[in-house]
Amino acid sequence: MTDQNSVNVVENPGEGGVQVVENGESNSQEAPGKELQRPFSIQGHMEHALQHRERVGVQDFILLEDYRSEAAFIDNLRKRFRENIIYTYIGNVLISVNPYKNLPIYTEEKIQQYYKKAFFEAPPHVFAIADNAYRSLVYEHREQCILISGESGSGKTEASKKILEYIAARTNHLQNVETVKDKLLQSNPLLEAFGNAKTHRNDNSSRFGKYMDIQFNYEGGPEGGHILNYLLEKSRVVSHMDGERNFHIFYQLLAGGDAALMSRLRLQNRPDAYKYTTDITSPVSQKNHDAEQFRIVQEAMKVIEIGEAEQGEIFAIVATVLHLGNIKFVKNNEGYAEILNHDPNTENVAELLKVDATKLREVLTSRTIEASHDVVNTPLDVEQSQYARDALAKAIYGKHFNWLVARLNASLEPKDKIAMSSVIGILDIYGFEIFPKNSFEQFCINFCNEKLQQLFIQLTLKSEQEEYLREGITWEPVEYFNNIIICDLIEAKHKGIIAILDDECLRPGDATDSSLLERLTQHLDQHPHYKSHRKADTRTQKIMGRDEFCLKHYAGEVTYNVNTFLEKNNDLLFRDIQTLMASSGNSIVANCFKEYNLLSKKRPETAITQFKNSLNDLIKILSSKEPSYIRCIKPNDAKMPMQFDEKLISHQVKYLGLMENLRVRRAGFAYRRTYEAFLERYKCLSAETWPNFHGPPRDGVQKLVEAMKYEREEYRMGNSKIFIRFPKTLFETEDAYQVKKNDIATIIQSRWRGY
Ligand code: AD9
Ligand code: MG
Repeated sequence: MTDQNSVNVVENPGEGGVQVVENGESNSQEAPGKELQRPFSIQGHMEHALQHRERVGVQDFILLEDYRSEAAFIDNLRKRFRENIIYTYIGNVLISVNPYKNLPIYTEEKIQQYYKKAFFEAPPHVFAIADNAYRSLVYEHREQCILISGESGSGKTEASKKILEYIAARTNHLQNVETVKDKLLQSNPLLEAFGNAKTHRNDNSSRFGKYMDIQFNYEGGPEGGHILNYLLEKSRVVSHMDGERNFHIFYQLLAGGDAALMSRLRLQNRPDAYKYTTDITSPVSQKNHDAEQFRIVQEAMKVIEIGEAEQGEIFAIVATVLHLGNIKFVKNNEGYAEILNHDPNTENVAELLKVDATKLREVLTSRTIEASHDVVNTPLDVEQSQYARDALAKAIYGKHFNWLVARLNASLEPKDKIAMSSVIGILDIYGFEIFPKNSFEQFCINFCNEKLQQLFIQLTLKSEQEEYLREGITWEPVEYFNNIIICDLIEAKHKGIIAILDDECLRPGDATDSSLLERLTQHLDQHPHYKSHRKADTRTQKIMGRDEFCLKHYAGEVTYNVNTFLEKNNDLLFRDIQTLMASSGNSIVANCFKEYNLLSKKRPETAITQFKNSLNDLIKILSSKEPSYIRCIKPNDAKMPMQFDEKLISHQVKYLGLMENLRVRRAGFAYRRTYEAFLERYKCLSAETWPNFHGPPRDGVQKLVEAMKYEREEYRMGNSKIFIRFPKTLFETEDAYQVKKNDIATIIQSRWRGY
């Protein structure tokens, strides 16, 4: 990335000027209101500058005077938010605050504004991140990844779509490239239909993590793509909180499917007819929206080249899940579960999945257990049957989702692999979660965030260190909290939380959630980041339940409730059900369930181990690339524009580790710029460099530094760049430049007048 570590004092070399306009305002960064020692009078200019900064804040937090103060940080965000400026940098990290309204900042004109611009040449924007990543990839052949994080509803998915749109708009328009771009763009509505849902936090909440590679050919045209998906929230298929919804596709199909399709799927056009989709009665506008989305999904399928037959199978699966949910069990005379004869739901499922109806009844109400060469068929009670039914619904939906991603990948695969050059990866993944009650899902998500934080530390410090080395500047060690200790607590072999959890899951006999908790406490109670309920927190008076443990994450303490940990980690589906599904006449279902080696006696990997392994693979992929970061912030819980909830934001600033990020970034030199660029901009500040300096740029900068009377501790001269320690030094230089520039303009103007 070109000069990625510069603070973003903006200039426009094309015009030799400095004006950058944010919402119609000049956005140059000006001097703080202190008495200046610099040899230029800048009083008049400063007043204007201060007023301006007072109003719109600084566009890079590095330029904050009081960079250790969270209040100053939030104040800066607030000022900008009020002015509809949602983006701010911390160095090369983009902070984005969800505006909850459509701003005219993604227009064609804006796209042009960021085209081929260096990072510091235009106001902070997601397009700047995209453009930099693209240029570094194409011109410097460095593979890129863009990591987007933030809590639910903060704008991650929107940001990832803007990046994709920018890249699509910026690359050439040859026919084959257009087809690929179309597929890449259309993958979003398709995946969102199956993987997103309305939650309290976000009407379009992604219930899975997503990493997408965009693959480019040697000419910089998108040639293909590849998607990795993480941890779909399968439990939503069978239940969701009041006021939330199941995955969009269920409602879309019910609202948008035509009569022929509905009849084929044996469905009625009413979500309230199905247990898994009964929720608040949707307003008509919602139904219309769902119907419209259904058409968009069908269109997207066409673009992805999912033909009629495959579409038929996909919708049969969606319908199957709805019918499954309606299967009721009654208690028979012996106290076991039974499905009423000719229950239409079982018939519907059997027909849609093309499996034997009697067999289906059997596997939902009994279970075969193999014990030392004996095969025993044991009947299930009503509760066990309901569990089996829900487990099947979750398994079908979850596996089908994986299949859909694989199907998308097959369609996105580059036609000409030899012409492939490199990739930009975009990670849109759940941020740190802390709820009043935290369960297995939050444990997985927060573990993921610990790993990404660890990567962030490694990569940011590494790139800082490397730049110092390259420039021959002494590296000054930066103090920071290294969260590797928490990663180890969770994933260390044999003695980490995951190892203990898996042990309990695999232990034959009487392992329960409470025996798990006991073992965790027994092994980890002494760990500085683990807290059992035995260690009551006298300081915060936080009382933990007997079924809870607490982890001190890098972003804060989270108390987890162990109930259902074993069940969710085991994620078991009775073998009989798997066998039946593998025999399905629906080829997608058959394929999904065949992947289990049914003959193998070996247990499949637990959910957390699968997740850990895929996460470690992801970290490997990301480590090999040059990262850009986007940290998204949600301004309020009401999903409303112009509301800036300070408490909520402060929470996120902490959990995203932004203050630490800023502190590390400011620990060394706040600003650096190549000698050429620095000299070109400020050459008017010394008689020896104005109008042109004919020696090496480094010498010219030395002259400037002397003319500006920089103190020794204010700067260092690197091999190719000047490093400036304090923003104040830079502000003063910039102000002096502004004054000089105006002087020069006045002289030129008066000359013209006199002509
Ligand atoms: V979740 O973790 O998937 O639940 P995200 O992905 O962080 O969450 P999302 O991008 O879906 O949030 O944004 C939530 C909503 O905020 C969107 O549906 C938009 O209505 C709104 N939003 C987000 N970003 C922008 C933006 N840049 N401009 C306008 C926005 N609206
Ligand atoms: Mg999302």
